[in-house]
Amino acid sequence: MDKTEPFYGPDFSQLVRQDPDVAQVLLDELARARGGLQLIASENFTSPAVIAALGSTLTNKYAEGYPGRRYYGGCEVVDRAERLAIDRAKLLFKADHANVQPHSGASANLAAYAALLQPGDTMLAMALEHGGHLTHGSKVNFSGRWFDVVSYGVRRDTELIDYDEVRELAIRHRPKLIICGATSYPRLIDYSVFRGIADEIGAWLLVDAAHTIGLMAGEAIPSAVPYADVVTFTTHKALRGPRGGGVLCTEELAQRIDHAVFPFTQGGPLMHAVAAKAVAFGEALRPEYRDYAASVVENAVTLAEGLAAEGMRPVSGGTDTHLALFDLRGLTDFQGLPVSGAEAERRCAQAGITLNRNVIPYDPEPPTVTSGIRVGTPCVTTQGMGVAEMKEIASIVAQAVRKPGAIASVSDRVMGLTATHPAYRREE
Ligand code: DSN
Repeated sequence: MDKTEPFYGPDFSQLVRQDPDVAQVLLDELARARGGLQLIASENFTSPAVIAALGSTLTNKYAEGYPGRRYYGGCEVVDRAERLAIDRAKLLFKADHANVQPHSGASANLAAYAALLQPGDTMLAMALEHGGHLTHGSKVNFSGRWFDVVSYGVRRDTELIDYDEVRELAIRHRPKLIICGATSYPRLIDYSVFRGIADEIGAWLLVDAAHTIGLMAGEAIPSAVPYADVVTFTTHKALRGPRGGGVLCTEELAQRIDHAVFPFTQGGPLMHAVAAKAVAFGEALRPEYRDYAASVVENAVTLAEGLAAEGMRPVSGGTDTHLALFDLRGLTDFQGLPVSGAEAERRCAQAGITLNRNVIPYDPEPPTVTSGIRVGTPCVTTQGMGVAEMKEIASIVAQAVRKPGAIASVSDRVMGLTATHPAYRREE
């Protein structure tokens, strides 16, 4: 090796030589991800450029504070990474202000609550069992312990958000904050209705767009930004960036949000992750990302129709987004036996299909069992799969769930798809 050549970043052979145990974990995980169908709705395959920024020497730099206003010396270079990320996020989402430092979606929510609420204040959010998130007031989460939480859900008949219930609860409980956004709600959310309700009672409106921000970035679904006071998001789902979070807000709230992220809830930002977020925002600003986002939704619709034809009932009748949720209670396997969400997850895993069991609204089963499964299309769409492959995936998933004895033939079909549409091709 040329000793004068600077070290720029990841050199996998160095890891293999120094720590073969950890190197093997990385290789095995890559083989697992490439060797099967990844249908977890909240995952994706980042670009090699995002991974290069993540695995860079920027991880070494402490940069508490914000660009131009740091509590450490030597930040003038990493400042450029954060300015790029902020400027690109503002452009991409047409937002007044962006904070790109939250380590995760949960951290972004913690900061947003810290900016808007005091402990003991009331928040109104979607129940976890109906598709919300742990940080929306679950009893096992800080949000459920520190705030007075009122929850809304979906209607039993339509499985759509009950906007009348949201309004009634808002008027009755006068929450200081209303939250919309979900983890297993397949349909579009009417942000204008939420805005109207928030205005009626003088509440802040927070949209947790962790799941859908990538679709908003690609304009495959309407943006929440014009309606919300604050939008929190993750960068690693359909947006296809590094694992991380972010916050968008109005100019009015910019300083409160920034103070709530640092120094109130976080210390030093992860500058390698901030740089990787800048790369991902740059990729999402390209015209081809719009095609990707549209294809993610088209694929989810096709996959949902295919699984419905196989006897799995799509909750709410289908999807408008990147994910679909299925009620398996009407399904029986080849022995005529019912299949729980947990059992379907296990059978799919055996065949190389990764998806997750999920509670469905009004689920009689506990979260460890569930009556449902959730599927999403961000990963398979990144692999270049389209409508024809979604039809094949629907058939494969149904076979895996209904005929666990036919694993060999299911695995062959999975391998057929992953061979023709590999994740992380060499030439990328
Ligand atoms: N864990 C994420 C999901 O899978 O939806 C939400 O935080």
